[in-house]
Amino acid sequence: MTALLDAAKRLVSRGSDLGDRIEALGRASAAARGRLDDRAVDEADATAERVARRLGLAAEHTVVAIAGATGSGKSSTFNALAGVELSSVGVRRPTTSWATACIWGKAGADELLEYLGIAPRHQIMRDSLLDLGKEDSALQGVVLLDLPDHDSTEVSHHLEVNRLIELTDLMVWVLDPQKYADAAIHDRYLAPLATHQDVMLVVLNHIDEVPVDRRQSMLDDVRRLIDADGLGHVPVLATSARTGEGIDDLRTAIAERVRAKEVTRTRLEADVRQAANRLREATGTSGHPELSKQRITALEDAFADAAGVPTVVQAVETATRMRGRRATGWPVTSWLSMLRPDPLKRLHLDLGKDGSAFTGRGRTSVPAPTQVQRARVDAEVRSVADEVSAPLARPWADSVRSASVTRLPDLNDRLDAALSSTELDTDRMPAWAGLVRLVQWLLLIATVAGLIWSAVLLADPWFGVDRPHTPDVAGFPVPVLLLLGGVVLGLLLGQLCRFLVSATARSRARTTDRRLRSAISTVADELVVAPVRAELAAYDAVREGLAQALR
Ligand SMILES: Nc1nc2c(ncn2[C@@H]2O[C@H](COP(=O)(O)OP(=O)(O)OP(=O)(O)O)[C@@H](O)[C@H]2O)c(=O)[nH]1
Ligand SMILES: [Mg+2]
Repeated sequence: MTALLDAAKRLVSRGSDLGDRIEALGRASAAARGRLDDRAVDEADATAERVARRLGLAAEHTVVAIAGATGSGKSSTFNALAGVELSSVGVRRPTTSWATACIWGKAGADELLEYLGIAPRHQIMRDSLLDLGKEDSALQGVVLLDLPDHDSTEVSHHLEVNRLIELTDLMVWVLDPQKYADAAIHDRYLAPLATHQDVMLVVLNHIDEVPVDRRQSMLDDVRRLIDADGLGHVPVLATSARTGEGIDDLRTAIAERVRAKEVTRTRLEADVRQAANRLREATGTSGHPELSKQRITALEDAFADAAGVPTVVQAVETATRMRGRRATGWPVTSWLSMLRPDPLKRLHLDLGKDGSAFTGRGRTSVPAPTQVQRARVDAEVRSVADEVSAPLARPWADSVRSASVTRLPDLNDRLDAALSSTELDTDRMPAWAGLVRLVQWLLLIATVAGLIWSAVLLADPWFGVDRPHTPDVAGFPVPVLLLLGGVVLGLLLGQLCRFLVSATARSRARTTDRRLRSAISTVADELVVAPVRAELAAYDAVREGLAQALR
């Protein structure tokens, strides 16, 4: 496909952008694949490929097909244009079952005939015929096709007609006085080809069978029907393949178009346009809003709530406070507080970087989301999809919605992983706390020393011997000062530090909240935001491609 498109681009002559259009159509259909109806996408792809292929083939030849109902005189017209009896004309209908090609100027036509799928036995080289007449120079470069009828009961005929109509550069539709108003041709072929009116001619054949005075009114009637098909630009000619009347005009009309060398490109452009328009009908033309910051924040909040971020943040604050108080409080009361459980241990969030790998514990023990939390997540995800998909056509709105939820089954695991991989920073206490702990221990030693000293003094183990002098400060004995001072200062220092510890705990809670939310935001982006944006990007790519294809 790409090779074909490249070849096509190379071949597109300067000033024409058909190659770009084909490429743009290919881009649009690639982006639409899996999102729009497969048939529309396949059709666009097939068109891009076919057009690219045709563009890469001999530019010197123009394919002209003669199509119409059975008995309208296609084969007779074909013969009249060729100037020789080439195609069989019969009384019993239908006569032509396989397309026959007459080629004026053989050089380089082989590939084109292969592309058209015309077997060699159905090819006639006009050059090889002996009686070369004036008409031959006029139709130089033409590959004239006599098609089977489109209205017989033979299914193979329809298929052959439909196939070749697609590959033809110029279409000559032959009508006859009896059946020119048949719905079969107008509804099934002419009206749907309104996009291709610049590469069509209509012929009212058997004109010799119409009384002279009725001919004009019949032609007017044909004109009216053709206009109603949306083919206002298409010329209508009157011919008689039997008497030869009007055949020269038809030949001239064909030759003019072929000489202008535009007809192939015009046809291919019409094909690209038609395919692009069909794709655009399916995809719609409206723009879309971008995802708003508020929506994303609301989604992240719901995720954070479901992940138990508030629980963890609370636990970090409580644990920091407990651990800080233990470190900075009076050691005796700290020991007593060891009896209370550590909230982070309970949530299995205190394992540190390598801890979870070491213990083989894959999950935290943060409680699973409640139904209410889960419902909030679902509602926020839906709002995200709704916000951007509201103006989109149905298939795109659907694909945005489904992209927003396809990865949600991973949500619990991903949130848990985000939680357990986030550094909580609760192990180390700040430097000042270490200093305070040292002071507390010194105070405790002083207290114990004071206690022992006082006990010794009270026990009075000297038995009458001169007891040593007990030092004092301002009348207070040092042992008592040590004992009371150690306890009082220790307790006081512990109390003072509570404020600092609380501030630290709050700041760590805030840091934790920030880190967890950033981890959660990555999860929200990967699971919901990015997939939704990918759909919007595909939608934009389709619209952009189609706009360029239709420019
Ligand atoms: N009077 C008259 N008869 C014609 C004219 N064109 C064709 N015929 C006759 O109409 C009959 C059918 O003509 P064909 O050329 O075989 O028609 P066709 O469209 O090729 O028919 P199929 O191959 O069956 O689809 C033949 O008997 C022709 O001689 C015409 O302009 N005037
Ligand atoms: Mg025929």
